[in-house]
Amino acid sequence: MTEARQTLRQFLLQERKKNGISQDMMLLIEDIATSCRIIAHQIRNGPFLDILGATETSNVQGETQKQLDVIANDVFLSHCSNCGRVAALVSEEIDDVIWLKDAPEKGDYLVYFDPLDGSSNLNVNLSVGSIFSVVELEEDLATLSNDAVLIKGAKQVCAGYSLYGPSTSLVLSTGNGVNGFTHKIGSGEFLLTFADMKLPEETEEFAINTSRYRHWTPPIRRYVDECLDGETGVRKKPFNMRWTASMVAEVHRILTRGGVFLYPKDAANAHMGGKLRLLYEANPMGFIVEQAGGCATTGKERILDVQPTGHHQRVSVILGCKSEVELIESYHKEEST
Ligand code: P6P
Repeated sequence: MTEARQTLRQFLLQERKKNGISQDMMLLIEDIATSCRIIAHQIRNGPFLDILGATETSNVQGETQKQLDVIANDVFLSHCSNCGRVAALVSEEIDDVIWLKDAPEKGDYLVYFDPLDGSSNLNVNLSVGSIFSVVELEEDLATLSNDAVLIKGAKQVCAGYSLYGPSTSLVLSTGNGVNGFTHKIGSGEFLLTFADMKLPEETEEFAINTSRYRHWTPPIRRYVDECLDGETGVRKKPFNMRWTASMVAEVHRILTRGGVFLYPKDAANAHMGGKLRLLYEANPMGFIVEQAGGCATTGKERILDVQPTGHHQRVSVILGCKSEVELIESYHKEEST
């Protein structure tokens, strides 16, 4: 008889004993897990509920919102407000910071989230995900300025994602490694299925939207060209390529079997600073990848060290196996000397 798998609650209680996560953090993580469970249900039944289509509205990013973008956002807003220690919410789908407390205190949480990432995959039944990031206030806030949420990713106390794929995975870190859970249909529980996820040092798989080749900078072209040259080129080995248009799916694959993911700033998106958002995409995924032994960089700077200048700021993202990320960084350094 296979050993009973740990539930999310049992895992969090163990983390509380082993690594001292607070009861409030436990409650917040369980609220996030509940949000993901509800969103997973909505997606699975999307075709019957007629909610896979687009709305008439656009978000702050100028992207047309899918109905499920709005539904997922509302689910996160309502569930992540339960924990009395959440001072503010920052959502990809909402222009302004949502302040839940008039006088935020030291120890309160700021929660950043992309409620439904990759939603262009929805009506073709491909993977989408939710991404979340938590920062703990280090002092009371005198004013409710949006600038108060502009905190470096290195200060995260929790980050993770939920992948709505053939099964629903919840992968998270509170700073003591990365663990993944799978939603069990029927009982509705998240059970531990990917304990202590670690990236291999090496990989032969890269993920990038190659249709943007003509816009790339020289260091990115050099790296991808060398991968494509395979065993006859300087890398002396063949590479495989994947692109699923879902950062959550790419990162989960990389955490599971290795790889490197690139969404660099290029000539076509440089005016926006890149495509992916720092606070609720790059930072949480960078935290998770680093906790699993990988690296996350803009090409020139560790992502978690980037000082945010706006809560919807975009950034160049290169993350995954340490050896590949360091090689790509070296190409950027050579270019700038
Ligand atoms: P493209 C989804 O819209 C997303 O933000 C990431 O999840 C994904 O990696 C990327 O954009 C896909 O971008 O340009 O290939 O559609």
